[in-house]
Amino acid sequence: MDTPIVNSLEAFWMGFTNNRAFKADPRMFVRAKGMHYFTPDGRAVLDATSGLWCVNAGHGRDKIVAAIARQAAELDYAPAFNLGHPLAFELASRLREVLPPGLDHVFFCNSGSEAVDSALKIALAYQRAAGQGARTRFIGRERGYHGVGFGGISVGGMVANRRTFGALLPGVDHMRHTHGAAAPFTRGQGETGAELADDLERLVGLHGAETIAAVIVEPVAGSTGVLVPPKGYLERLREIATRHGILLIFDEVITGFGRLGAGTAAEYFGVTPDLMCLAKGITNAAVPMGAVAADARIYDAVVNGAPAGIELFHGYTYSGHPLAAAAGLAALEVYAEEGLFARAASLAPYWEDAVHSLKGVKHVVDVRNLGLVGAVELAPREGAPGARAAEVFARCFDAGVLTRYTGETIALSPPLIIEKSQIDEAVGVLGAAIAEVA
Ligand code: PXG
Repeated sequence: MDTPIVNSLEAFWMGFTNNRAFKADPRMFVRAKGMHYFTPDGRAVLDATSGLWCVNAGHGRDKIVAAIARQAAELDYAPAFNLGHPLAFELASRLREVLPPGLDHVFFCNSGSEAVDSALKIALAYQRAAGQGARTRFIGRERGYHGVGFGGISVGGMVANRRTFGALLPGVDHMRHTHGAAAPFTRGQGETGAELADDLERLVGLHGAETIAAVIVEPVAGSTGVLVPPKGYLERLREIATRHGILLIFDEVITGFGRLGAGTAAEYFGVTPDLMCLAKGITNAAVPMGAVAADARIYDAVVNGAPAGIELFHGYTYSGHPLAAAAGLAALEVYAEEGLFARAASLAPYWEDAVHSLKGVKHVVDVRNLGLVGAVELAPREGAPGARAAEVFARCFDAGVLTRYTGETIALSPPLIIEKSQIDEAVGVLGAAIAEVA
């Protein structure tokens, strides 16, 4: 007789996870509503990270749930190539209410990683269509995170995500990151460091503008510890890129959909890229979806400038999937009806005061913030890098608050529906946890 297959934690190989530690002591969520997750034993955990920076309108939103259910019954799937279904077109059109003027065309995919690789390919296609086929290089930035595709890790700057994986994209160079340009405990954007954008000019001098297709940055770097751009930095990057015919790609996978208190970081900073990567909050994370928003001139060159036939040999089985499109439309409605982006903007000063109240707590060496993003950096414990932040995370979790840690930094990015009392709770629990660890 066959041995029955047991439900084992071993079968699921988890990504970006210490599998052995997790499986020895698993932490699970079985339910979520509003600002809270619930554990199998019924304990509520305040979500101070919007899942992984993605559940911007809070959990289990009725309107989104209903839209997904309705769509699953109506049309589960339609082929994505040379065929369509109405909701994908409607979502692409409606996204323009959130996107900066000019980013008029939306290419759908299923994740932030796919959005990044799609944007890099669209940049190459554009340069070729524009008669600039020698522009094949990309410029990224140290400490950048652009997902896990080979394109994304090539332009990204996280050492651990790159070194195992051998040959990456050729012809990629990196600007320096902006961390440390501002003094510790700077509130919001720092006054110093805009000149770090001149690294792009330096790399143009090294490689020649005529070889560079695009430069990609996160307007605010999230995963590598919340790096807020110095005042004037993004403006200067835009100016240098434009002057040299280099496309500017903003990876707004985290910053899109209200995180900074505006629809996009582009709107918040008043700097418009040529291509924008989106994911996460696009569906409030209820169904996976990613997207690249492209300037009209890019679409025109690649699509309208091509001979008859398929213009771009790129796409995914699930590009514009009906359930994702339904979730995306419902999420946009929730964001708009509840004015959540403006709500984030109005909460930002309270949030800033709250996270900066942790200055002076033992181990805390820096606090950074912008919009509804906060980061508390701890001094590393001697001989055990990252251990202190990991312990703080565990203590917060046990005390009922979900945080996120990366290196020595604890990052917070709550749903935009958070109440002031919940900000106090999250920061209070975090401060106590930091004070308690060795
Ligand atoms: N770009 C950026 C800027 C991201 O933050 C991706 C691309 C990749 O998205 P996907 O959907 O392929 O994972 C991301 C993802 C963290 C954390 O805690 C951040 C991400 C993912 C997981 C954890 O900082 N960002």
